[in-house]
Amino acid sequence: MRPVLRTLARLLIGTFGPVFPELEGFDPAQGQAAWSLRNDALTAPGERGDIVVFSFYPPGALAEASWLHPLPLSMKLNTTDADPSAWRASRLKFCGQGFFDSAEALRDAHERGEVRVCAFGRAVGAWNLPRRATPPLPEGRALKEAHGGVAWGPWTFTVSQNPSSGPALLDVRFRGERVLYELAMQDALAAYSGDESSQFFYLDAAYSLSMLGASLSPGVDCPRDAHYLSMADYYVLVKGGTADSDPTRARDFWPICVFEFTEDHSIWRHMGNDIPTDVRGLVRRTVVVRSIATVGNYDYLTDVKLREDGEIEVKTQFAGYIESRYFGPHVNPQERNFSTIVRPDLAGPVHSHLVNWKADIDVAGARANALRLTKVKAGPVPGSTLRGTNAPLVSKYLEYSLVDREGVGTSTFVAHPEHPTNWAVVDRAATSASGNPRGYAIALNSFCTTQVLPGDHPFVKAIPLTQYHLAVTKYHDSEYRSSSVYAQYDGQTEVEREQRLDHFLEDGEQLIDEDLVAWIGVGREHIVRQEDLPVVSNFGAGFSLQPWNFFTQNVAASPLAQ
Ligand SMILES: [Cu+2]
Repeated sequence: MRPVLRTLARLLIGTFGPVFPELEGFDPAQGQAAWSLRNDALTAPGERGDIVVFSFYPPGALAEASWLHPLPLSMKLNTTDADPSAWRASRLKFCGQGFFDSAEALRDAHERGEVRVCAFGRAVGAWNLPRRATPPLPEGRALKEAHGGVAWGPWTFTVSQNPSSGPALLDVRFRGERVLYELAMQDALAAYSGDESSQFFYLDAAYSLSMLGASLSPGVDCPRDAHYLSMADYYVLVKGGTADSDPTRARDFWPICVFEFTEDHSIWRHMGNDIPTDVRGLVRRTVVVRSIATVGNYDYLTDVKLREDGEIEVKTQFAGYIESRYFGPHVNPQERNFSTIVRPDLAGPVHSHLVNWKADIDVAGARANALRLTKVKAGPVPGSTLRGTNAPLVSKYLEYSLVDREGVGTSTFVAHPEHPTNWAVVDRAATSASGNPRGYAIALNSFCTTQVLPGDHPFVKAIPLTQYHLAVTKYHDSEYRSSSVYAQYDGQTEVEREQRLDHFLEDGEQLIDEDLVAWIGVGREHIVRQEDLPVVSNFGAGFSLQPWNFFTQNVAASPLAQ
């Protein structure tokens, strides 16, 4: 990047001031400009490229403020060649003008007086750094655990963290019976709007949904009595844009905590119609596994909550700084199509946060499971009419079906409020006395969007699970992950074919009485608002795994020892 900046030195210093450390006359008292790379997944198939973006570090402000000080300068870097000396910058944009084919082309145009310069905001203040925060507990992380084994109430499980994809619970059992072999985050997509120069996405597992974060802050991230779990961290960003990732130099850190949570409401409650009335209920108690990953500007706060009635609730919240872009009404007016203009010179592009999970459900340890759909429909009741008319009486009714094969549209689902459907993984060989197969259902527990982009868009091909709330496949050791981190750089080429959900689905394997995996996609579209400055108020999306005729009754209404 240094030769490019040197070629453009007069233009850059003339526009932004002596803020480039790579150039002569750099004056840190005036702030600092820095470049960083965004993977360019819009390259041609087989090509690897980056978008180079520039941001400004205001003098005297924390580095975090730079997320909100983008500079109106970007370029593409073709990094296909394994030899970095062959990499070339092209398609430069400066103050809304371009593309310029090379740094020399931009320099020459500037020297001919053909390039307009533009103003950019340097102001710091309450708008770009949070000024109010809870102090951490002075006693620190009092309870540190060197293992991830948890036993709480009816539940036992092991907590782990995958270096790339983040939190995972293994061998989850209720009263000794297996519910899940694995419940693990897979990836988190942040896909941004924009034109050819600015549209990009993050597959955050490619950056590590664990090791770029910090140990959790006691009293801020987790309550006083939380137990902190030790994980290995061997991935450290190094100034200058590279990373040190030597597992032999791994260190411990504490990115996960586990704690009991007595909630502020009941898990069941009823008033008996006696005189006097008889109110009874059971306060909802939960064991919470909390994992927080920070990936650059964003923080992912994930809670897995296991409850006394057998429910497992999973929620991921999105937090931190927005990814922002420069805006000037006469420089890049088209940005209004892609972004909310949150300050007169600052744009917040609309983007999706879509989180993918793997739930390898083994109902009571059985590996011969099936996916059973229960649809609530409406239709005429045979032989019944609406009283006083000849019109048929319409009723809701239940329609049951088993999904017999894998396939897009066959074993993939998007929840629809007008077509309520229960999705349950069941063991057909274990039916209750009333004839219901034991199972665990997968249910959204918040409003969840899916992909807005069409299926042939490179971002979607890179991470197909973002198109569905649920996809179910037959378990294979080789199909261990729903997407590949290598797709981050090339969604158009089928890299690591076996780690693509749509590839798992396309062979149409039969699903009845097999070991099934539920792949779950939840998320939200983030339409940026002014209140996202300086940092967003955490918001999220999630799902629940619920016992579905797994027990003969509500076990939270029975003594624990039963
Ligand atoms: Cu966001």
